[in-house]
Amino acid sequence: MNIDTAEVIVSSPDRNFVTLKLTTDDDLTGVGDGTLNGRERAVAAYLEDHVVPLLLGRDAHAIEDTWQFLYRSAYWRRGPVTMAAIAAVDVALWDLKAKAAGLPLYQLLGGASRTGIMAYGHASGRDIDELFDSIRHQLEVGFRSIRVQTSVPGIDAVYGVAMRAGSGAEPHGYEPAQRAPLPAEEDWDSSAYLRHIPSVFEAVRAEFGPELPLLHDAHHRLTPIQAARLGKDLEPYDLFWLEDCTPAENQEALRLVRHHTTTPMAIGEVFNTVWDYQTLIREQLIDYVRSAVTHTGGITATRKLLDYAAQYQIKSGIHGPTDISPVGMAAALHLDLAIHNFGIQEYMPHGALTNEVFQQSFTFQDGYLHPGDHPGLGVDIDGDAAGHFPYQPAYLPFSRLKDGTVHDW
Ligand code: EZ4
Ligand code: CO
Repeated sequence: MNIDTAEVIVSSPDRNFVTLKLTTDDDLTGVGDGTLNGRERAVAAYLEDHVVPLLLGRDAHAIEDTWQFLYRSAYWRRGPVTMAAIAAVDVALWDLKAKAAGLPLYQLLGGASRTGIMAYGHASGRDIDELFDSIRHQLEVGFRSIRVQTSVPGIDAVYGVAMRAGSGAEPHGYEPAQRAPLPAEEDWDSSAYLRHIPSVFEAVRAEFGPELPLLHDAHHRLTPIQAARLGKDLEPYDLFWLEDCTPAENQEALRLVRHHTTTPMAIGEVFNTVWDYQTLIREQLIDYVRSAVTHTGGITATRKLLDYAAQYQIKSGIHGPTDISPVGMAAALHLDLAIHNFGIQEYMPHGALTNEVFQQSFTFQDGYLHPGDHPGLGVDIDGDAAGHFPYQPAYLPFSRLKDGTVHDW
């Protein structure tokens, strides 16, 4: 089973996706996701110019060897572009191996450790009424755990709030990247946010009761002492997690946060290797690992990261926005089903055009996802359909403070 062809497909049905499709000399195909939101062409070029030539003729069964070869032979380590490219190859190889075995991928990862994968949905609103409608809608869709984001008085556009004029998002969806030649500018004021957000969770608990698991994403905007205050202020509302409370490249910052609050912490969607988590995990400074399979070197590396986290009772919380393609989502689901230390899976359903391009066998019912039992990942890309949706430049927004200073978005 040697790799015969490797095709990099950049398509933009509802948004941009980078997909790698490998074909073996015995005519099996495997797919991997290398989508990096706002930087898609960089991963495509990395794959086409520097990785595809190395893959042709290689043994498709040699997954660990190929991973180590791509990571170490590049010499320049880590980084989102490199690790997304390696992830695309790694996931395509796991898809191939599972298809060759005639088994759904999770069987090769040790088999199912649970019957379903608890997923959280996304509710948001510009005010409390709109937020309550959005939460009710997510409950009707079937979600049993919900992330809550709202506007903040005095700030015009805030991360995570759907229905911004011209955003093109579905009524209850949230799509931060916008198809435009320049990134959109949002504004930010941490003091206004810190004053407002506890009252939102107070209202949500009063309306929806104590049992509904609630999550919140601070999206890297706070200083350590602000994050400590937010965690403390939200304790009465019993969050499932507070996400990305600080830009956690400075892992030691979480010591300060941890000393002040028992609100569980989730971090890592922008990280790409286990090294970004060394202090966070070893000192038990977080409770959930947010890495996506697509951004962390694939199943091979994400499995090792989560096994390391398991030694410290830290669980998975794999990133699942729409910028993870159905291929990347399926990879996450197989891993979620197999590992012991599963926590929760983020799930933001894709749009209709995306579902035309990617045939999927994973299911969502009563709040739980399942990858299905087709051999391999259970997802394929229709090359012809993908060809109808060429790449369109799109950027994530960025933020400025009131005085014009660029802030973390
Ligand atoms: O902003 O995936 O938890 N989810 C998030 C996402 C990220 C986007 C960036 O591409 O923070 O909405
Ligand atoms: Co996030």
